[in-house]
Amino acid sequence: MAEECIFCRIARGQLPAEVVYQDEQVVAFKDIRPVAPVHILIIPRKHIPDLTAITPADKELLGHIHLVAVQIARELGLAERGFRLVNNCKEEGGQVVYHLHFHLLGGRQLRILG
Ligand code: D5M
Repeated sequence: MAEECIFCRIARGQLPAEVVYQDEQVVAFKDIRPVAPVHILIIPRKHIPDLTAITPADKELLGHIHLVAVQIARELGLAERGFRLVNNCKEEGGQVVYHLHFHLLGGRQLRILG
């Protein structure tokens, strides 16, 4: 848990967010700057700065995040249409918030990454 981390504060309920799902391990909420009709961020409650900081102890958590992503996608009608689950890692990966998060994007045709 990091005091100043905005996503830790959202996970603790100390900053407002449009939460769409939460459990003991993860919180999912709407991105404040959506780039697609569906743009949800899925974060672990545990403070992990970026993807390179994961350890073997996080295996179950990472699997859980994927299962939650699919569940949310299904609930929003994206399981058939398709969607994208993205992690931006560090500077050249385009990461801005240093608390591990996965973007769930969908609801329109997404272009090939580049
Ligand atoms: O993406 C970080 C994402 O986090 C970016 O799409 C905006 C979003 N963001 C930043 N602050 C908030 C709050 N307070 N609520 C919801 N969404 C937020 P990255 O992968 O680090 O580039």
